[in-house]
Amino acid sequence: MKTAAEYIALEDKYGAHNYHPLPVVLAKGEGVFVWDVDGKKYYDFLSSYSAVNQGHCHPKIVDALKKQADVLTLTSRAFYNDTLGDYEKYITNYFGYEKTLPMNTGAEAVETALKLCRKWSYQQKGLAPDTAKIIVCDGNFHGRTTTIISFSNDPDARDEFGPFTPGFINIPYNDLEALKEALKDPNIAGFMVEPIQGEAGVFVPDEGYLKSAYNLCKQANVLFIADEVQTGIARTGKLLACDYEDVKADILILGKAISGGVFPVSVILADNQVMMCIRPGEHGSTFGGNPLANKVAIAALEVVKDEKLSENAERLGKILRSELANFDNDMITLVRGKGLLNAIVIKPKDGKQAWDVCLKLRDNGLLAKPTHGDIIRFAPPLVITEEQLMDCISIIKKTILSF
Ligand code: IF1
Repeated sequence: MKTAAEYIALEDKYGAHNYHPLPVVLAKGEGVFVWDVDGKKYYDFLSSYSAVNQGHCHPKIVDALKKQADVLTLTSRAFYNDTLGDYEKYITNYFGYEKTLPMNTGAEAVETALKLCRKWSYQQKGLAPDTAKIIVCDGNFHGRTTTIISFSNDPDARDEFGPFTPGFINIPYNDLEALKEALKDPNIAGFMVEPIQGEAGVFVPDEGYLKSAYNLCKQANVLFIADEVQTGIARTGKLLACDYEDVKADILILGKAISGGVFPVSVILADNQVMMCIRPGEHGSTFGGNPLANKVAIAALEVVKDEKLSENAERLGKILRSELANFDNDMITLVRGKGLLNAIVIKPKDGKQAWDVCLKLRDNGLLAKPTHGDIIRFAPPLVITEEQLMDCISIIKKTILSF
C-alpha cells in the first residue's frame, strides 16, 4: 500500500491541476464517516458537495447498484429498457410533475433546462427565432460547461474560456426590483435561480423572495427554473428548498443526491406543456436513463423518505446554527444556512485563515472545505444523529479555541 504522500504525488504528477484538495487521502466511507489511507476516521462535513445526503455507501443504494450491475447496465436510448419507465413514473410522482428527462451530471441537467426553456419560448411563447433571453443571478453556480460559465461572475470559472454563449441577462440575487425591471424585456424566456446560492457561500435569500419571483415570472409569461442540484433532496430541511415557499418551478433541476452519491444521476422535471416541446433527436445523452442509474435513484429517493431525512436536516440544522451562533469567540463572525446546508464566515486571526481552520479540523477528525478564502461550508450527511452532531460541534469549538 502507498502512503498518503505517495497518493497525493501521483495525482499531482498525472492529473490536471484543476483542484486544490485539502491534504487528506480517503479510502473508505460509511454513513457520516470517512477513513483515510492510514485508518484515521473523520466526520464528513462536506458530503461530497451534498451528493451523499443519504450517507456514504448506504447499503440499500449500493445493493440496488450491485443487483442491477449483474443484469443490464446500459442500452442507450436507441432501445427501450425495463427500468426507465418505472423510474420515470416513480420520480415524477415523487416530485409532483408530469414528465422527467434523465441526464447524468448537474451541469448537463442545467443545459437541458436552458435548451428546453428556449424551445418553449419559440413554440409556446412565440418569440422570434434566436431572440430568447434567460435571466440569471450574480454569484450563481450552475456548473462548468461553456454555456453555463458564460453567465458566471467568477473570474476563475470564466477567464480565458471565451468566447461565450449569448442570450443571458445577469441581475443581483435576492433583488425583486431588478427582476421586475429585467422582465420588462419581451424576449425573456426564463428566470433560472438557486433557492440558496451554494457556491456563493450558502447565501439564503429573504423570506418570500422565491414566491414573489415566481409570481413575477407568471405575470410575464416566463418560465421559473429552479436549480436544486445542491439544495434539493432534503438538504435544506424540506424535500426541495422551494417547498418552503410553496413554489412549484416550471422546470426543476436535480442532481447530486438523487443517487446518494453512488452514481452520476441528474434530471429535469416539468409538466407536459413545457416538456413536450422537445422531440426525438433534439436532445439526449448516451448514459442518461441507464438501468444502473434508474435503480440507484429509486433506492436513494426511497431512503430519503424511509429515514425521514428532511425532518432530520431541519431539526439538526437548527441545533447546529444556534450552537455556533451562541459560541463566544472572535473568529466565527457569521453563521448562516438552512437545514444542514450551512456556512460560517471566518475572521482571520494571527494570519490564520479558513484554510488553516480546515487543516486543524481535519487533525481533530472533521473534514470541511473552505471557499472564497473566508467561508467554511458545514453540510454533513443527513443521516447524522443528534449525538454525532453534538460531537462535531465540540470538535469545531475546540478547534476554533485552539487559535
Ligand atoms: C465542483 C460549489 C457545491 C451546483 C448547482 C449545478 C451544479 C452544481 C447549484 C453542477 C455543482 C458543485 C460542483 C463542484 C463544486 C460544487 C459546489 F462549491 F461550487 F458550490 F456543491 F457546493 N447546480 N456544484 O452546486 O453539477 O455538473 O458538478 O454535477 O467540483 O465543481 P455537476
